[in-house]
Amino acid sequence: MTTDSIASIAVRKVVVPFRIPPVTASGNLDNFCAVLIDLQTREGVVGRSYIWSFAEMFLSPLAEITQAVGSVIINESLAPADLARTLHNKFKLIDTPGLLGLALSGLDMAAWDAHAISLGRPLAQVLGAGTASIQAYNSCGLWIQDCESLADQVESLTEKHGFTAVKLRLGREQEKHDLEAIAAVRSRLDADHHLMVDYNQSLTVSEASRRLREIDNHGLYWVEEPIPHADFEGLARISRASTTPIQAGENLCDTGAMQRAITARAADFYMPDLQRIGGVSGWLQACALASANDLLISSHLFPEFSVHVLAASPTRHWLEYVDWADVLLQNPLQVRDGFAMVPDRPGAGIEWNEDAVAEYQRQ
Ligand code: SMN
Ligand code: MG
Repeated sequence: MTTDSIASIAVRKVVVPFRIPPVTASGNLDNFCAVLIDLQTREGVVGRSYIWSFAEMFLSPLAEITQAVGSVIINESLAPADLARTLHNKFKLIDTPGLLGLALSGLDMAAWDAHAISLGRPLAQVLGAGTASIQAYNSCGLWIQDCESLADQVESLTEKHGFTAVKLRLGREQEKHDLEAIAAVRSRLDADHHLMVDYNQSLTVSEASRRLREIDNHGLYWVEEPIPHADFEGLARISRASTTPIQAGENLCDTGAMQRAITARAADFYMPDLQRIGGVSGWLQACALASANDLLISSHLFPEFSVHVLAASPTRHWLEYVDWADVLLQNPLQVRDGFAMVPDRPGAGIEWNEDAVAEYQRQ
């Protein structure tokens, strides 16, 4: 049987205003700025994915890099593992974090999508998983905002889709305001629901050690990125002192970094981000590292692809649910009773809502 090959890569840029704009201790976002990727094969299969650029000023550069890197794999066989090797070898001379890393990950995801579509199976099944649904927490709100609006938001975040876990952002200048925010969220959260918190790398090691002692008895499910992500030694010190598990990993740009973090015992839990860890191919390596070290692994953003890779991850933990791409999709990810469903469609299940894409597209 001959393998299908890649005929073209098309990229489009969209800028979608956030319904609930992220406000973190390390910066705010107004728009979801994404590059949509359509990878077409000679036999007419279309694999789709998206990556996002954090800031609008990087959207055009990211689209251009994605198009340029895409040209490297034109005429190559539709075999994601082979493509990952080809691209890895092609860019060996330069390091690949930053925008290039995002582009590589996006193309990897589109290739896996096309591969699964060509096999007529959901991506999770192609990765060896069944159709089990994945526990998810709602991460669409609870940013750095006043206590009244936090309390009000909790109910809308849990009532919708029956979520039993939410994530609150911390790192306000004064610690007492973080404690008030935790209390405000707790006041509207059922006793058996889980509360994760995320400092978005905003503290120093000494400040984090002090603040974490303070919140250690608050029954928090995990404390995410209290300090800059690359300080594995600092994270390890904090982890050792904290009873609440430390979560990290969204900024790991390759599996070598994940290996170093694990060796340093930087965190208790890991949550790689598909567009930074190297797409589905990178996730598979990260997930092997996690299982080899008996570490629980959650996803960061990209719920549409994450539901598939988590389904195939032996030490899977939580899916981070955001609805940021929903408006662009014909069939957004379904969550029922707090569990994300693996779509029963070939591939990752991504089909663009072309009317919405046209509305938000930038030239
Ligand atoms: C986060 C992710 C993306 C943008 C802002 C904040 C946060 C998370 O770190 O983990 O959801
Ligand atoms: Mg985070």
